[in-house]
Amino acid sequence: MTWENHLVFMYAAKDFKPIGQLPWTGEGWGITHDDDNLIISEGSDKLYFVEPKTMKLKKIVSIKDQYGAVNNLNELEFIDGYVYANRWQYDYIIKIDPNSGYVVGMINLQDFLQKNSRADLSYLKREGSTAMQSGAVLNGIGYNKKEKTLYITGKLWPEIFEIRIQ
Ligand SMILES: [Ca+2]
Repeated sequence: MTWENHLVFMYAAKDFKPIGQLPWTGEGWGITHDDDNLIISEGSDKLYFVEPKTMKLKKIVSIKDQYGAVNNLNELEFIDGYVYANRWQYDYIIKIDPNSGYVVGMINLQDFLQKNSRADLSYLKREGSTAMQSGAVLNGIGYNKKEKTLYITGKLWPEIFEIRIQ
């Protein structure tokens, strides 16, 4: 899924050959899946559950925490019955109960890149005085089912990190 062209591109997992496209009406910020649905974010507080083959909308879930609507939902990953999500320009990953829409947990990754990177991050300083100001925000979650670890990264990040949540 790409940001602005309203298409979802499909590739064969074994060789990355393109096998088709599907229309998507909104912006494309993040996409993941459970057993039955694609789950899509478009930068708001909503998650869209759609049928994978047709993109037919099955339900919309509004995400909230104790303070109200949780917007800027970005990259997503479905792990053991929960949706993990980046929020654009926030230093944490939230854990969402996809049935209720409630945020039930949070992984605090404040200054994670600066604390853990082995790369030269001086290129970020040219754009802004903090990594956040330079646009190097958390964005990217993957899951290693076997090891039960998360892969995390961000925009302009030079590395992918593997972390374990206790
Ligand atoms: Ca993901």
